[in-house]
Amino acid sequence: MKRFFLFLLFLSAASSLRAEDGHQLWLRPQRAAPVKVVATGKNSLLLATARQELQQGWQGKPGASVALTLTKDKTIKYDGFRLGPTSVQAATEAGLLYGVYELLRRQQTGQPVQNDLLNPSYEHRLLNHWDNPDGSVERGYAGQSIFWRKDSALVTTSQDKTRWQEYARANASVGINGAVINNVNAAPQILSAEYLTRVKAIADVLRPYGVKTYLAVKFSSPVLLGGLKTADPLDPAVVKWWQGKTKEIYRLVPDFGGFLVKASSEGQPGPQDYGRTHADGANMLADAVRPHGGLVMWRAFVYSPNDKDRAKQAYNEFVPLDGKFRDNVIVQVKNGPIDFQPREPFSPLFGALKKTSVMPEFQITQEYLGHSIDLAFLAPMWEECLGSDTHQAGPGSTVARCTDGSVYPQKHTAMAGVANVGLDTNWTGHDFAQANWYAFGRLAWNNQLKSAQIADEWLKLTFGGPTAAADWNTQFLTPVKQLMLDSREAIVNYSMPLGLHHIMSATREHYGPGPWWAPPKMRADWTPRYYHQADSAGVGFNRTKTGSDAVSQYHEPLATQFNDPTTCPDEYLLWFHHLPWDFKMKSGNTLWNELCAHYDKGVQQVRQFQKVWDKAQPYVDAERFAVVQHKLRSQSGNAVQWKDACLLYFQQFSRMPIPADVEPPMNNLDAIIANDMRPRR
Ligand code: GCV
Repeated sequence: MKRFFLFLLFLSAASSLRAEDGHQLWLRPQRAAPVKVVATGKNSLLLATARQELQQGWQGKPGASVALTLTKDKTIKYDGFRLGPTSVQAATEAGLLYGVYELLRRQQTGQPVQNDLLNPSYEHRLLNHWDNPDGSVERGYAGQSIFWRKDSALVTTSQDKTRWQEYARANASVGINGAVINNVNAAPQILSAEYLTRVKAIADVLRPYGVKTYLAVKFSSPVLLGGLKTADPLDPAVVKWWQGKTKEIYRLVPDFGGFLVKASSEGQPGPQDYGRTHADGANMLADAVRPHGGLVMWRAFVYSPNDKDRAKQAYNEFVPLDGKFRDNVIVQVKNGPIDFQPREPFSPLFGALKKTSVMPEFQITQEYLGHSIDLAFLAPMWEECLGSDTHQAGPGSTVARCTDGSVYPQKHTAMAGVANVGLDTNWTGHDFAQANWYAFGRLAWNNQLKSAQIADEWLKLTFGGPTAAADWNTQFLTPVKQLMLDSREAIVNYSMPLGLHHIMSATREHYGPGPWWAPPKMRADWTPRYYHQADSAGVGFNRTKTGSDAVSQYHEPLATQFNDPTTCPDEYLLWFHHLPWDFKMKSGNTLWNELCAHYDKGVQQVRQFQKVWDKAQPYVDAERFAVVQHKLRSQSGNAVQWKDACLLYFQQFSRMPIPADVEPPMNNLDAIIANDMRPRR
């Protein structure tokens, strides 16, 4: 490691570009031209922020006058805005701020402005932080929490405030307007008076950027914190406790956003412990926050060890409750039916809940996509989910349209992303993981945006600028953008192609392969074998009508299409089918050969990424170049480990040769398992 940093030092000295540590994200300071800002409305915190941003970042005509105007224009929705080259009109002051960021982004990325109307797809665009009061971050790969720390947790320092302000600014710049600042596996003390003091301190710093503060709460808090005997949502003492606690929060944080709840899931307490339903639990909390204008986001991530097919449980539990939730409850649904795997079909709950507000939850942190070691641009994955047609209300009922109020009326609309932010200098561990934070915000604002546009913007803002070389676009932007766009599919290829899922190593915190992983007495649905079901007859999970029948949770024509292996898309083949190793694929290959080809392709793709990045060296500052280069080397090793491990493991069942044109394994299976696939970092 020491040698690596000496090398970095050498490179920084050698490069002509100023070294950058990534802390400025996509908001790197620009030399601003003078600008006059004329704003209507109260001189509020938000307007002050908007004015300051314009003055710090104006790239238009020097001395121009920019008008920020509040309007009653009915075509403007939520915090949307109308943008002209020197004007922003919005219905809210937050809208004016978002308009200012858009104007500056257009200037920096060279996009024209022509009296555009930009309305957000979702009213609430939230990050969910899985941050614990002791400062650790569940599934976090970028250092400790920016909100909490073990010692002197409740003393707010000026450093804390600076970080929170930078964080809020980054969010606002991409339209994110809410943050759940603690883990969904919630610690009850978060609701104690002393912790609420810190919640208030955080909320006060986020507010000038239009970012509302929310809390994840433990359902049994009335017992664990309040000393009650029960947390039964229908018990009057419990109802009173939550009402009192809610009032206490709103006294400190008048614009508090509301609660996020993980209940009756993965050992978390919930209404079912008292024989009540999710709706009973959610509605009780919804009634507590309603007088203050708050929301309850109730997660649908539920499964139990007794299920024959974990993929079916959320649908089975929530569809019968459709229409039973209060209108300030939003059911928060992960993109796929299992758990943020590199590829899943969309959750069948999207579109199936017709009388309930539903919001998608994406995972920005790369729990199953290589942590902050592997380069994975996730916009293509989210675009794929949002663009999936559920057919629930006829063709075109995409996940995007079923959640943004276009198909079913929803009192509230929202989208959530599990944050990848920590105390690391560059915020996200991997410089390219910043692109996922950026992409989440941009897609929550506009769920029709294309990944290519998002990557283009992010690269220009993060690596480009007025001092970029004349051939920067052709030599850096074009190839690196393509690398980003291919990166998620490469991970699918070298880890879980053709619909394989949940076959990662558990001992390595979900980094690297582990299809064999099955400690004695481990619950079956936490072991990869439950998911891949490999045996001498074939591989894959039979979710057809002859199996678990999960296909029937999808609306026609999807149920029929998924049920038949000849019409099921290759991407989901082993998700829905258990097929013989010599099954003939659409390509003409046997399933085994196709599997081998995918694993090999993934490895070759990462090698190609390395070449692209190495060629990009003259166009990027030495510091970020070297860090990304180093991570790509680790990723290359990881890809080979995945390929070798999975091919050798599955070969025990297929008993078929690895085709000659596939790079032969470098390791043998016993050694891989014995070493527990320790990743190279
Ligand atoms: C916060 C997966 C993750 C858990 C996470 C859970 C959830 O199971 O591995 O760390 O817990 O999802 O989304 O609640």
